[in-house]
Amino acid sequence: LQLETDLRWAIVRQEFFMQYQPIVALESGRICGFESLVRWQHPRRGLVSPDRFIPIAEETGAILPLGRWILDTSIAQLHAWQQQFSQDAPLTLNVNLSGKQLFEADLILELDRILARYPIAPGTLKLEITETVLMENATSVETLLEQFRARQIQVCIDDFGTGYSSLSYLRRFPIDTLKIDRSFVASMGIDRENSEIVRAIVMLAHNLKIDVTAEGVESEEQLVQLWAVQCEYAQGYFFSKPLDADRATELIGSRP
Ligand code: G
Ligand code: G
Ligand code: MN
Ligand code: NA
Repeated sequence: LQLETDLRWAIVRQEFFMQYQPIVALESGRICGFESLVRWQHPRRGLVSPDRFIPIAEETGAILPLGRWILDTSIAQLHAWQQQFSQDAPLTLNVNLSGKQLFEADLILELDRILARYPIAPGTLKLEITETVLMENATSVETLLEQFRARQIQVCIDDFGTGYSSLSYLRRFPIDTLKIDRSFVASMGIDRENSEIVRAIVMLAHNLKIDVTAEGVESEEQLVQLWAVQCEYAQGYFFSKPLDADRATELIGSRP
């Protein structure tokens, strides 16, 4: 497959870049951080979606160098923002980890190396893992999550509600944040049952001292309901689409 071959070269050719989507703290209404999202500007195909190339990168092993590049670039950006905009509550950054990357032998070494080079405020790096990845590797994942916690790296469960059916892992593992999948958020306000699911997820999380980010927020109606159930954070087109680094930096600079 041509895409596979192209993927191997894409890092060297510097065809990847990161975008950053704002995450808003609902209590203050302020941008408190971003999720970093990888993009591939292919020389002939144009912009290729990560939905297409991440699975191929996982199969071929290209995810390992790509994942390192993503961590390095994202943490360097977080470091730069924290240097440029000093404040009481430093900005946070969420970085997606793929399953393969998680079990690469030297992920922790790699993180330590990057964090030594780009020091950041404690607790401001958040790694996103899907519940499927977590449950398929429950035994080895536990040690890894504890190593994250020892470094004050936070852990988020991405696409929460779409994967595994058992919730016991929420108590077993050190988890900081649930990101409610946008399929639940999308039908809030239209569909009463989905509103109830969101409310139940928030209550469950709060009982376990886990906070909640709603993904894919697109309307004020959704925001009102999320506010009412005391969801902590929200992310989605209602606030902003993912932005290039320069645009994200401008946005931080123009916050009240
Ligand atoms: O940004 P977008 O909605 O196009 O992302 C599509 C999918 O690709 C999402 O599931 C998202 O989690 C995944 N994705 C985006 N950026 C990254 C990344 O940097 N690393 C990994 N592993 N997945 C990513
Ligand atoms: O799986 P993950 O949550 O990492 O995917 C994030 C993806 O969701 C990003 O690629 C981003 O482009 C997309 N996204 C972000 N906000 C919205 C939104 O409000 N609506 C929809 N449909 N997609 C969104
Ligand atoms: Mn994510
Ligand atoms: Na998600």
